[in-house]
Amino acid sequence: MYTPLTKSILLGVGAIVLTGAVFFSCQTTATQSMVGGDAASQVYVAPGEYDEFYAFFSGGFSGNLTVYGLPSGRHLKDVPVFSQFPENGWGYTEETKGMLNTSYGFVPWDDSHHPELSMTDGVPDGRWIFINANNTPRVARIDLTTFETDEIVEIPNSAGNHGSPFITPNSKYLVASTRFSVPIPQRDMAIEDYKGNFKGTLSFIRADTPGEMDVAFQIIVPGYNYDLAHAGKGPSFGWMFFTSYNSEEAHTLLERNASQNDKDFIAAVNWQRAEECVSGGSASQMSTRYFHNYLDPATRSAVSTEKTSVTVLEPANCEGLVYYLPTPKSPHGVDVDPSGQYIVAGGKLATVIPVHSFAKMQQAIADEAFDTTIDGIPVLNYDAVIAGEVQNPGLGPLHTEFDGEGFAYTTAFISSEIVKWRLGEPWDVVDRIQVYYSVGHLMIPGGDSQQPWGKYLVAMNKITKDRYLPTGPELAHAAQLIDISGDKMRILLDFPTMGEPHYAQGLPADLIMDKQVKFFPLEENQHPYAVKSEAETRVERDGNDVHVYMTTIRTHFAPDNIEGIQMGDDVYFHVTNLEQDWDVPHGFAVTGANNAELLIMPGETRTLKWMPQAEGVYPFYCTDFCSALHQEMQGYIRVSPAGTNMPLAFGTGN
Ligand code: RUQ
Ligand code: CUA
Repeated sequence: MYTPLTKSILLGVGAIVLTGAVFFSCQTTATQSMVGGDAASQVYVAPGEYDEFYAFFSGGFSGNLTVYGLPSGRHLKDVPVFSQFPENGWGYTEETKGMLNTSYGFVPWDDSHHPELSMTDGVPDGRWIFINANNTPRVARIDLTTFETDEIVEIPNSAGNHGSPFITPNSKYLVASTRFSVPIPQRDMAIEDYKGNFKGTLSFIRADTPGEMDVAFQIIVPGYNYDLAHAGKGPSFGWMFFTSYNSEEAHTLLERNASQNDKDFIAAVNWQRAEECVSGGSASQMSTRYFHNYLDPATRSAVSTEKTSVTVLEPANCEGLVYYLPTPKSPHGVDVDPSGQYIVAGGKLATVIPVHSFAKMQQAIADEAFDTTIDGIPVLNYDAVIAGEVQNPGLGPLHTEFDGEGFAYTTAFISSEIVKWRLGEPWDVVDRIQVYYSVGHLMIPGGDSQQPWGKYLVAMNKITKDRYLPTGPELAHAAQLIDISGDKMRILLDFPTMGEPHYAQGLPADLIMDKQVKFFPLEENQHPYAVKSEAETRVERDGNDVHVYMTTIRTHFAPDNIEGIQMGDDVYFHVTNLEQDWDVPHGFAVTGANNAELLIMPGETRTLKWMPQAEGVYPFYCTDFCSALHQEMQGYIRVSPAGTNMPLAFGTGN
């Protein structure tokens, strides 16, 4: 077992040593008593039965989205997003490579933090889920009928797309704020000239029409670090709230230099006002470069488009667009309660949880209760906007979600606990529970929406320590499922997660499960290299490019013998899966391929590019165990010397 001392060193926060010792010394007994005898039955999903909720976890630095069932914690799927994924060829196939195009070239990796479900009238609707790419700024949309990424848009004028992709209650916009401020537009300049010269951007991305995701406008803001965001709802509909830290505008040793001010800011943005300013001509066009990648449903192939300008708004040119709410201290999360009245900040260095009132904010704007103005942004008076401060919230509050029953749940990173508190007077803590260890986000299905399904809470922890069997220097990340249906929170289950999940979203399974695409109708396949029957299969030469029009069906490929390939050829295997039934993908792999396999869904066409490296005869085979005769599902391709007079020949059968 680990000791409190290890824990404290790990956190690197000297002042926490004593507190840590107090919290952790009673951990073992606390765990034992907290997990009651009936916990197992609460998370037991009998063989053949389904979970009640889908949970979508970010895959963190895997760049993926991972899907689980709750309450069982069963891992159902990894959906590749900003990654190459050999399991199904994502980012390796000719059809999907283009999804990873950016203005920086082909970028097959990213750091994903925040999945965000689409909403209708403020409630998750199960159509799509979005996720951010932190490192090379992008946002992606994943279709929840196929569990496949089908659109990615790059965010120009951004660096570190952390505060993203939070959605408006009508799914009209996703937002993306830049964690790092940078020169905008980018240029060569001295880092020490940061202050006043580096800028942040708050981007609004149209999200409600597949194929047309695009940056609608960007707001240029002072050079702070913009961290997280959440949309207003109900009475605060039309507003978006962004946290920021580093109002000091430090460019070195931020751990000290960005922790000077007692308060930083939440930027409250009136996006309906932004729309007025854009249509009224107060915005300008800035030239830039960014990519939009869309998986065309007719061909199931990426269409990549480069864009060259973006609409930008300066707060000084659009009165009423942005207000700053002073917020203690270096806030991280910002969360809006289901009623839309309260804006909760997670001041990671603050001793309280500050809660702003939207109604008071409106009044303060009307009264012009401004302390000062920064770059055209009025700073509202703290006392004029604050609704309450939750005392004794645990150390290092980060993120808050809601149960829809008038309570909020906040994670405390340093003290490794979840704190339940009352939304409204007397703003008191009503329960707290230890989690293991160093919790970041938490997730209640629908817990950031207008209608939380407040039965379970998942704590997503940064540090695993002793929770599972060890796996070398890196341990599995830990999530804990907590029952929040009663007055007292109860831990039910520990389950490991992929990457570093940061955040997750969840919703009742019945909103999604009956809408699954079972196969792609063959007659609708418009892929230029598709063939609809074995009679159409063929091999064609075009200079050094050889195109194999291949089909696959249980349990053979057509053609399965190919000759006449020469050294120096690029061979494109275009494989169409003729199956028209659920759950019958076929795989395709060929010796020495330096990309990945293909995993071809029924009715679709996928292409593997293969560059033979030596003369010989090479097998190819199906990778997905598709039937009793799967192991017979194979073929050969013969590679002859360059300039050979071997004609192209191909066939199946005889
Ligand atoms: S943010 S906990 Cu992206 Cu908090 Cu990770
Ligand atoms: Cu097709 Cu195995």
